[in-house]
Amino acid sequence: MSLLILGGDGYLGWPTAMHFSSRGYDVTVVDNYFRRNACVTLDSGMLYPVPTLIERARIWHEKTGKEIKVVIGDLSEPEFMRSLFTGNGLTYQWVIDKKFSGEPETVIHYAEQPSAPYSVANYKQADFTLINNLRVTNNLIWAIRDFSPETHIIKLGTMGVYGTPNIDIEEGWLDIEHKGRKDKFLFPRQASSLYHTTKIMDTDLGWFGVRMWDLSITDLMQGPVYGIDTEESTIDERLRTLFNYDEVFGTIVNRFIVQSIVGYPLTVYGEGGQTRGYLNIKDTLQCIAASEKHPAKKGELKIYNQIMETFSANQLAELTQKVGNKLGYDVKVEHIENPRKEAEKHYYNPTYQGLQDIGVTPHLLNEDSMSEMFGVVAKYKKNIRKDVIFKGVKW
Ligand code: USQ
Repeated sequence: MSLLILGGDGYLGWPTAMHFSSRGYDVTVVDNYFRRNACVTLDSGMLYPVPTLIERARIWHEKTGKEIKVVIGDLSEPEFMRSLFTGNGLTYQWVIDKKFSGEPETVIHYAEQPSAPYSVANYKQADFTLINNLRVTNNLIWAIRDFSPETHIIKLGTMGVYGTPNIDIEEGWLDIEHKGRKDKFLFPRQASSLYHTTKIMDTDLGWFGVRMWDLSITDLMQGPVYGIDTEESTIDERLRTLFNYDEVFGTIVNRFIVQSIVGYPLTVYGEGGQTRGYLNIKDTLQCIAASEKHPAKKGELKIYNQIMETFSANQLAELTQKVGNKLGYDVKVEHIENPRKEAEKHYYNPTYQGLQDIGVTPHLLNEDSMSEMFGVVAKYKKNIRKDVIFKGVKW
């Protein structure tokens, strides 16, 4: 089975590549190093240096004998995207068997600018986010339409597209009855960052491709992810995924653990009642794997809400404080003025049974799983820079 991972250098992309490679898939990863380069430009916090994608593929091969093919390039360029499906003009930066893998059975699309604060910090970053995220998705659906119509696209979406409505959130679709007639529509979307807005628009591009060209797409509406290690990263610590703890690319749980370890008061934004659906990075891999095994049919847009449980920012701070204190850290919690424009008290009741129905078994966030993360992060304590934890990117 041939599998193409777009955005293969990212927090989720590299662990996904190892996961499928270790299970016998012929994996090609593609990336333009946007995330790494942005971390350098923005002077963001990475917990430890991460070898380049090419070095990681080499280490993976040394340790497992398996090959992950690496292609470096900008997927917002249509011809580059198309070369991945035709082999014409395609150059592998790291490969053992130079033969083109052919049209992939599945494409996993992570190749978007993923940070809400990045997208609203200034007009240039907003422009980049819109252009990159929408062009890459558009190039992908055209390449599939033209060269590989049987390919299943698994696209990463986000729970943030729904916002925090005062009704239950369904898995992607909503049955509506209006003036005595019924129909099914995409659940109303109302994003509160430009990044999240591009995620509404990329779903719409996919939905267009499904209706016009019979594409098959699974859209995974994911919540904030936490965690470091996955089954494969334990083979060699150089295979660990990149881990940010700054406010732009770091997500809340990862940030809180880092903050606890260096004695930085936990940065709860505003009242802390903001509730989101969370999942362990190990479960992201399970969800992608289950989606690959249960593909959408041709002409179908399947949508799952990819979360395992919900927490408010306050609940996450309480849990982190409890675990941190037990481990001997003096963890303080501080409510700072919310730099974001978001509801701090709201109704939140999303449905998220679909992925568990196709075989995902959640790893829940509790004292044990959090202590384990503390253990890994603490090893890199000397690398943690307090000055990048909160710079105050405002909406
Ligand atoms: N928060 C704090 N303190 C912090 C950081 C965050 O209180 O130090 C709060 C935020 O205000 C927000 C919540 O925690 O209400 C989650 O924030 P986050 O930074 O962990 O995640 P977010 O910006 O929402 O974005 C992340 C990923 C994005 C993904 C999204 C899923 O970066 O790629 O799409 O999670 S969701 O949030 O469901 O839209």
